[in-house]
Formats: sequence, C-alpha cells, structure tokens
Amino acid sequence: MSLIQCVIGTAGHIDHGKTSLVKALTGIDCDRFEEEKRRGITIDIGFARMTFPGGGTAGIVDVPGHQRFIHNMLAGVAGIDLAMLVVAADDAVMPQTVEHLAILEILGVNRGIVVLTKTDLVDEETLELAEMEVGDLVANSHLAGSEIIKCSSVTGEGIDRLRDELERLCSTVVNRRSDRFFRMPVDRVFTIKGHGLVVTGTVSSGGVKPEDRLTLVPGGKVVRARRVQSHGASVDHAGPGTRTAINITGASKGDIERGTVIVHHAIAKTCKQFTAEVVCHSTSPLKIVHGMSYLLHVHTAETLCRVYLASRKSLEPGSRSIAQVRFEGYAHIIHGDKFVLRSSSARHTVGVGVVAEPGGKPLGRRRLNALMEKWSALAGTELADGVRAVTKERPLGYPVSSLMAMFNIIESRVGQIMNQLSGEVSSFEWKGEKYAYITAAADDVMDAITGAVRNFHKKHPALQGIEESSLASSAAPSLTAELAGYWIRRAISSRRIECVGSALRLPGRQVEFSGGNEKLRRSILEAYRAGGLKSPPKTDKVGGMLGIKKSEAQKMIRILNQTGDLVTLAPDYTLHRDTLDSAQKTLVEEIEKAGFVETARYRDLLGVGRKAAIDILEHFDRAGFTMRKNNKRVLASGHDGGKEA
Ligand SMILES: Nc1nc2c(ncn2[C@@H]2O[C@H](COP(=O)(O)OP(=O)(O)OP(=O)(O)O)[C@@H](O)[C@H]2O)c(=O)[nH]1
Ligand SMILES: [Mg+2]
Repeated sequence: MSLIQCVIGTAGHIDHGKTSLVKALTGIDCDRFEEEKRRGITIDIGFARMTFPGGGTAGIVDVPGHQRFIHNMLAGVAGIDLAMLVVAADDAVMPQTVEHLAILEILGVNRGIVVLTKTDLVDEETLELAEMEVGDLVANSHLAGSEIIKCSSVTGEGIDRLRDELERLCSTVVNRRSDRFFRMPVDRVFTIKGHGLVVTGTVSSGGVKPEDRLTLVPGGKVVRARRVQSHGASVDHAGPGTRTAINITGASKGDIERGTVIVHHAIAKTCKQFTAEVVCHSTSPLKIVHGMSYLLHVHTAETLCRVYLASRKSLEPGSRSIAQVRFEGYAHIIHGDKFVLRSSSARHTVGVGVVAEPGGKPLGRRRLNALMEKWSALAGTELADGVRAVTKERPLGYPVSSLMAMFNIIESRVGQIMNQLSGEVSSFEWKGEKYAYITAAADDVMDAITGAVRNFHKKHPALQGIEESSLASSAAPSLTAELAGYWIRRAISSRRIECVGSALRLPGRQVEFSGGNEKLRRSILEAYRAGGLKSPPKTDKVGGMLGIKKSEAQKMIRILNQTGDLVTLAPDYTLHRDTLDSAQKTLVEEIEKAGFVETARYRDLLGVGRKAAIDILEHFDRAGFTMRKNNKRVLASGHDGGKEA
C-alpha cells in the first residue's frame, strides 16, 4: 500500500536531535540554510521523504525547537498527520518539549511516537530517569499510550525499530476527505531557473492537477498550475495530506508568502474576523484577556489579532469561551479551521480554537451571547447542524455557493446534507443561483404574501391588485427584490395568488365598478379607442377633455392598466388594448413577410411618429414578444405571431 498521503512532523526542544534523527531515518539534511549549518540549529522548517521497508513513503516536516522560531514550528505542523516528539536522553523534558506537545494537542495531532534520542551519551540510570520523566509528561497528555522508542542518531541504535513503528502508525492514518475543494497553505515559495515560480505545502483538502486554475488568497490572484510534484516526482494529481510542490504561472514571487493559501475558486474567500470557540490551554502561563492583542497562527499564516470574549473578562487556563477574533488585513478562513493564539510578545502559547463562523459582523458581548445556539451548532462535529444554523439566518434563501465556501464542501455534499435535514432545509434554483431555505419559513412567507394581497384588496377595492414591488416590501421586507420575486412566483405557481397585467390579486377576484365609476370607465375607454394610435388622449389631459377631475381620471387609467384594457407605454402615451393589438398584428405580418422590421418601416406602416413607434416596439420587447438585433426586430423564440403580448 502506498503511504504517500501521510505527513510526519518532528517536535521537541532545541538541540534535542530532531534534524539528526530525520537524517538518520532518511539520509536527508533538513537544515538547508547556511546560517542553520553555521549555528547548528534549525531556524525554518525543512522537508524530507522517507521510504518504508514495505514500499510506502511518507513526507517528513522537520521543525525548529528554538523558542524564537515557534512561528515556523506552527507553520510546519499545520498539516501533519502524526508527530515524533523528540527528547534528548541527557536533557530530558525541557520547556519546548512541553510547549510543542501542547501545540500538537491544540492542533489535534493525536497520533505520535516519543523518541528518546542521544542514548549513546548517557548511562543506564540517566536513561531510565529520562524515560520516567518523559513517560509522566506524555501519560498526562493527549499522546498518552504512545510508544517510547530509545535510539541514537550517532550509533544508529533503535533507528530501524523507529522506522517500523512509523510505518505501522502511518498505515493507521485515515485519508482525509476528498469531497472538498482544493486547499493548500503555502509554506515555501521559490523560483527555479527555467521553470519559474514554485509553491510548496501540504494539501489540506481536495486535489490538484496540472492545468488547474487556482486562486491565491488573500489577494485573489488567479494562477495556473503548470506542473504538480509530490516527493520529487511529477504527478497527475496530488490529494489531501500530500506534500506537494506546484509550479505556477500568473503570479510573481511578491504576490505570495508563507501564509498565502492556494485554493479552488469556489472557496476563495477572505475575512477580517471570525467567531470561534477559544480555549485557554491548561499549560498556558497567562490568561486570555478580553480585548487584548495576541499572535494568531492559522495554517501557515501568522498575524496580530484581538480576542473579544463572550463569557467573562478573562479566560483562566483550562477554560473556554465563544469569542470573536479580529485581525488587521484579510485572511482565508473556513469553518472548522484550527488556530493557535500566542502572547503578542511571542513568548508563550496561550490558547487554541476552532473557527465556528468565518467573517460575519463584529458583535458586542450581549449579541454574541444571544446567538449561543448558533455557535454551539457550528462548534459541533455534525456539519448538518452548522448548515441548518447558518441557513436560519437567511431562512428564505441562503446561497448554496456561500455554504460551499464557508464549509468547504462540494455541491453534492450539500445535497447529502439537505437529505439528512430532509423536511427542515430544502433548496431552489432561481436566476442561475441555487439557494437553501428553511421549509417552515417558506410556509410563513406564503401566508404573508396572501395576507398582504388580501389587505391590499381591502384597502383598495377599486384596484385590480397590488404591484409586485409593493407586495415584496410589505410581505417580505428583509428580502432582496430578486429573492422576493422568487417567492412571489412561487405563490403564483401554487395558485395562492394570480397575476393580471401588472397586478397581483387573489385568484378570481374581480373589480366591481359602481354606477358612477362605470360611467367614467366607459368614457375613458371610449376616448382612447377613438384616439387610436395617432391621437390617443394625453394622460394628463383626458380629465379635462371629459370634464372630470384629473386625479380621478388618472386613478381610472391605473385601474384600466391593471385590467389590461389600457396599456400605458410611456408616461404620456397610453393606448387602448384593441389599438395595441392591431399594431401587434401589423408587426407580425411585416416580420413574417420580411423576416424582420426596422423602426422606420414600422413607423411608416403605422403612420405614427418615430417616438410612438419606438414606445410600441419597446413594449413588445419588454413583453418578450420581440427581440432586438441591432436595429431590427424579430419575433422572440416561442412566439409564432398572433399571441397576445
Ligand atoms: N551523540 C549524539 N549526538 C546527537 C544525537 N542526535 C543529535 N546529536 C547532536 O546534537 C546536536 C543537535 O542536533 P540537531 O539534530 O541539530 O538538534 P535539533 O533538535 O534539530 O535542534 P533544533 O532544530 O535547533 O531544535 C548536534 O550537534 C547533533 O550532532 C545522538 O543521537 N547522539
Ligand atoms: Mg533541527
């Protein structure tokens, strides 16, 4: 079985022999820099590949032990599957042995081996003491029960056993989910002569192949993967958990640094804050204080942040709280990302957290507490709970693409989650976008729509119905016009309401005219019929013409527009329906004969002015009856003429 999807990380105090151990296991010296060689310490993370006797391979990330380079250590262990906690037998447990162990716990690296090295330097008794000390430390940690292997990188003692144990542990690593979008935090960027820019990292989700278009976040630059390499060899595909080098085009070295994440465009989002569950680590010498500055480490990125706690003024070691973490600039964060908080002096690791919601608004303590139900749903392990909680915030339409970006899940996974939540959350497609919605909220909005139409009828008995924009603002004021449009269409298709002309009404409702109104109605209609195409009454003149109040005449014109008897094409240009129908007939005849009609030709055919011809043609365009192609009109597909526009 191939084990290349496993990444091993070293951990442990400075000078305890991590780099020597990796060299003894692989033959590779991870200290690449001249300064590292000169000072004999590791400064930045190094990489090696290990081949197991069984034929599998694993990547190794070697980290620095020096307290000052913990930020590099954090970048290195961000993607590892299992750890080798290295302790020198002559020194035993030291501060960074403890701190690194805490960081491994924080990041959820819960597979590991403890390596007691430099056995050649100590006598039997010292070795036993060191073993006891390390044993105690580990027994009280998340790595309790891990194997302790004694070895020496100088004599080679124990190295074969260590290799066997690593092989065994690697085979227990479960491959990470591949039903997510590609994501790889960059830990190195360099140029190779003749090939250009290369970024390396451990793929944290999804996969990458040559020719993929990817996005660098923050920044949003789109790049192309030219070549993909894993462990020194070109590959067609690199999946989650693989040490990977991608040769990219489309960006320069200045666009990328350690901390940049290279991702699939569907999740290329950034934010300036997130809400998370924060834990002050039990080994932290400091409390986490509300509003204080900390160093935030998330995947390979590092930035200054402030932590705003929901619970108390400060968090004691071992306690936890929901908090908002705000930072300068932008970072790419996804639900479930783990992070580490260090004191702003960079001396102490103080906390850890898991992101509940990336982005969002800054919230005060009261509001943060009021949303506890949402945070606990998002902090849980069940993705469906998180999806339900988020959708509830915009219950009538949460873009599925936003769910995909927030949770890093592909569309089919969203579908599975919907099935899991069947009855509670459903989805619809509208104008090219897919939305999730809360089923119960859909019933409510349908009731609100019918209620608003009913109220309108009560208030305006003489009007045919309510206009769509007024209905949207009274029945669903929190929705965008686009989403309100969807729910109104849905109310129409389920026959709760119906559409007549531009008005929406309860099904079958008719406007009844009283005696006086009926007279007014008839005289206005007659005036327009008589005016025909060429001289219909001006909207503001018809009152005067008929000896009635201007406001009354205009109200009746509005009603007659709703009933469809009159059609107002422009503010001062209204036609009788019959007149418009005959203009439509002329149009169809001409298009059938000539294949199209031009404005000038239509104007001549109707014998009206250019402005009127344009008003009429634009009305047919709006109604979807005709289509404009350059200066010519043709019938829109689906119209074979003769139908009502
Ligand atoms: N005798 C002996 N010396 C060792 C052994 N392992 C490492 N050393 C020596 O210990 C020193 C530190 O070893 P490194 O491997 O650089 O230690 P490290 O843990 O990588 O140090 P940092 O990366 O700086 O934290 C070097 O001088 C090594 O030669 C060992 O098993 N036996
Ligand atoms: Mg080293």
